[in-house]
Formats: sequence, structure tokens, C-alpha cells
Amino acid sequence: MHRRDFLKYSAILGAYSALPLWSRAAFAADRPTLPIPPLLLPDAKNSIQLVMESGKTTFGPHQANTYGYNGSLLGPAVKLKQGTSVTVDMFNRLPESTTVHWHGLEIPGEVDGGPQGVIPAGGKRSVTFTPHQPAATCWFHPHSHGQTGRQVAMGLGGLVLINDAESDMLRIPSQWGVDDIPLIIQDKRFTPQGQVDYQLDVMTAAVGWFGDTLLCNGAIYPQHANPKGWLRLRLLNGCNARSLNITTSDNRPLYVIASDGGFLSEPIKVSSLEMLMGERFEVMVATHDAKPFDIVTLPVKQMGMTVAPFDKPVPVVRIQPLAIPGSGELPDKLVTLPALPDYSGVTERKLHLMMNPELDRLGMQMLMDKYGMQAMAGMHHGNMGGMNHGNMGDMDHGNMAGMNHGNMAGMNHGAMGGMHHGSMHGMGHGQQAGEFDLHNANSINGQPFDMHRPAFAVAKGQLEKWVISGVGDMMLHPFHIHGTQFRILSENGKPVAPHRQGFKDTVKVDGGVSEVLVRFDYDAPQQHAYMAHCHLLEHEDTGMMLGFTVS
Ligand SMILES: [Cu+2]
Repeated sequence: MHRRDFLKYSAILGAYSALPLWSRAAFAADRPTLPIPPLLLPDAKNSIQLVMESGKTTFGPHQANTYGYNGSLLGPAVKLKQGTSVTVDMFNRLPESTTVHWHGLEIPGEVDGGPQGVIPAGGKRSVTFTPHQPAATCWFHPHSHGQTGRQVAMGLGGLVLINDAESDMLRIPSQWGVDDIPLIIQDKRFTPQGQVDYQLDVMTAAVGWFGDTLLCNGAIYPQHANPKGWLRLRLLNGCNARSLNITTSDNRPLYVIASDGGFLSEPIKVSSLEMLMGERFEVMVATHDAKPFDIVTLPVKQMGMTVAPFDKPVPVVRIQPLAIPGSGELPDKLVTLPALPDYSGVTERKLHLMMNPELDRLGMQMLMDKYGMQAMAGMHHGNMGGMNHGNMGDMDHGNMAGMNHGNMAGMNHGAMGGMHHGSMHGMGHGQQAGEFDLHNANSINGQPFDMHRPAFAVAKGQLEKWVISGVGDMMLHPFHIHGTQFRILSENGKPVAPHRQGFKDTVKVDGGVSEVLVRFDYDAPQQHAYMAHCHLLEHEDTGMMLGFTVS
């Protein structure tokens, strides 16, 4: 914390102790205080240290073994300056190997920390890079081959804050932990013994790992006191598989000021904000009335993610404004966002995200067996009830996307279990039903991830249009591309919402087709190919990922 910030913070705490007792009691009650990740700035030699370590963390009634960076859970907020080089020394004190991926950073493949950037247990790795991209809130997390979901669930994840001269001129709230606060939102589930209850099985490989406990910066429904006025929230959906729909408990609007790759040209007012896994948004919210309210996440239509308590709005954090006023403002204009470049005639690549239909079927069945119809709310109603087994062989993926769900209740599991394998062959996956490898059951263009075989080579500095399709299943696939901040041309078959028209590294693919305009300005050689993958971590871990080179 800068000395100046510390003084301001002390002033706020002073004001807090001057509050009438009843209001202090209201604040202090039984709710934990929102933990604020400490800022980690490069030292005089422009280097920072990250230590991956294990420890114990208390989550309500549970005390769980967890992983963290420089601590037992999550990690610091690494603060970097545009144009200034940094060396990150990473020490792995975990009992297993891991990698550190810089999500959202435009840096060379060699330092990007994909699955090839292995740091063995007890080992060390140093990377040096210079961010040249605009100011943004990014993050870092493990990207271990087949292990990413579990390592993130264990607690590994931290923020990266990039500053630049243009955004430093903005008079938006910028006192870290006071009126500029990060909200890392994640769900977890625990065993009866209180440990993180993680499995990679048919169900989670199909719908993802989801929990029943919502955490904000690692705490359950914490509270934060801020000076009344404008409050800036740096939101990260750090869930393995759960999409969020963020709003306020008293319907006060959110003003989106930044997306994954940096500031928008002007604030966009929204009443609620869908956030996919891995995505960041910065929003401002007015608290001039000094009335307390909650940031909440609304129910979403996503397979498996409607199980209680997420069938109702779930509070993320309580905001408790103080009597003293803050100084940040909401500007009319933010930064100059470059216009979309002319992309006529650029190279076009088609990526089809695919799930093994047998995995899809068995995953759905396990989900329904475990949680009942409530879990299926993401599916649309209709044709499945009329489905007959004989016809399944004729079903093609296009039709599956249109499949609807209310009628699934009428479906007989026993009968499905007895479905003839032969009839599945018509589905055109070239894979025998019932004989699939869970760890390679998801794919892109029919190819599960192969670390040693990059899928294609991209020319450095050249614009490309990537057409990403999820036609064929009913799953949400937030598609993330390393080494770039792209612009979305169309999203899941629809025009792009205004607050998603800025720089992004993740695009929504949910049964439809999305188009993005990408460019890569750094090298990614074969040994350190960039990754492009679904950010539903269990899809990523079971094959829905590819590597590509840039030169
Ligand atoms: Cu996916």
C-alpha cells in the first residue's frame, strides 16, 4: 500500500470509529470483512516473487487444505506498469507440479505459462516480460495439463493489474481495498470432513465442477465498508464452471467501465452483468446514498448450475457505505478505443467445440440421478420427450442444439441405459459409445488436446477471423485464447452487447457460433505454443483445447 493510500485508509477507519454505535454493530455483526489481496509491486530490480504453497483455510464450518500464492489461498494482486519489464521468480512448494499462466497478458508463448511451462514440485522458474497492452485487470492461475480444474479449486489464482498513462489520468476510484476493490467470485463444495470436494468424472467432465458455497475473495458473504460515493469493483469470475449474473440487491445500476483487456470508451449502464468463467469486468456503482446493499448473482440457465442455493439470487458481498464521502468520479468518456480494423480478406479459421455424445449422455444422466430435474434447468423444453431410441442414430448435432428439456422428466433412464450402441454410430463421431476415454472426451475439430502437436501456425502481426462453433451440444463454452486481446464480431449468433465490444480474451459460445478478430504480436514456438480452449476448466482438462504457434 502506498503511504498516501494508507493515510486515506486510516482516515476512513477513523471515520468508522466515529460512526454511531448501532451502525458499527450493523457492520461488525457476524459477517467477515472482505479480504483484500495485497498489492505486489516489482522491487528495485523489477522483480517479484511468487511462492506456490499449501496451507489451511477456514470456510464457514470447514477447515480445508488449500493452495495459494504467497499464502494459503488465492494470491496477491500483481501491479505492473505498461512498458516496464518485470521478472517473476516462481517457487513451487506444492507437493505436485504446476504452471503459472498469465491470463489476458499479451506476452510471448515462452513466458505465457501454458501446460508446457511446468514447474516441478520443489522447483523454480523465472520469466521476464514487458506488458505493452493497455491498462487492464487480468489474472494468473495454473494451467497444468489435465489438472487445471483441481488446482484452481484448491485455491490457486491471483490478479494482475496493469496501469498505463492514459488510464492514470482518469479520476475514477483508485484507492486499492477502499473504493477500488477486487471481487474474485468462486464456488466450492466440501466433503463432510471439510476438505475441498473435487472430482473429475463423467458428470464434471460434461457439465463442470460446481459447488454449493459461494466465495468472494475466499470468504463467504463478506462485507466491505467504503466511503460513500462511487465504488469501483474489479470483478473476476474465478469459478471452474459456473457462469454468473451479477446485479445489486436493490436494483441500483452497474456502470461497466472495463472488460477483460481494458477500459471501454465510455461507461455502459447495465441492470445485470453476465460473467463467464475467466472473464473480468470493472464496474462502478453509486453509493452516495450511504445505504447498504448486496452484490448478488442471479440464477442462470446453465446445465448443473441451477442446483440450490443457486436457484435463487445468492449474495456475493455486502457493501456498507460510510458517512464520509469518497473522491472518485464516473467520467462520461474513458479512453480512446481503436475502431475495428478492416478485416476483409483476412485468414479465417473454423474451430468446432465438440463433446463426445456418450460423455454428454452419461454426464446428464449422472447429473439427473444426483440432483434431479432441478439441475437440468439449462436445457430447453421439448423434443427429448419425443425422442425414441431407434431414431437416435439419425439425430444430428444441429438437432441436438434445439433439444429442449421439460420433457426429459418423461425420459426413462433405464431405457436409455439399454440403448444400443450401434444406434449411436450414426451420430458421426467415429467413437464407439461406451468406450470413450474421459480424459480425451472433449475436442476441437474432432481432435482432443495434444501438447506435442500444435493445430496450426499463425503469422505474427496478421489479423485473423476465428469462427468458433458450439453447434451440437447444449453446453456453455467460454472460449479463451492466449497471447491476445481480441474484438468480438458476433457472439453466439447474435450482435455483440455494447459492454462486450472492447478488448476481450474470452467469448461466449453456447450452442451457437461466435466470430472474433484476433492478432498475435509475439512469438509462440512449437515447444511453447499458445493455447486456445474452453474455460470451463473440466472441458479444458478433458481435451477441449488446442495449441497453435505464432512466428
Ligand atoms: Cu466447454
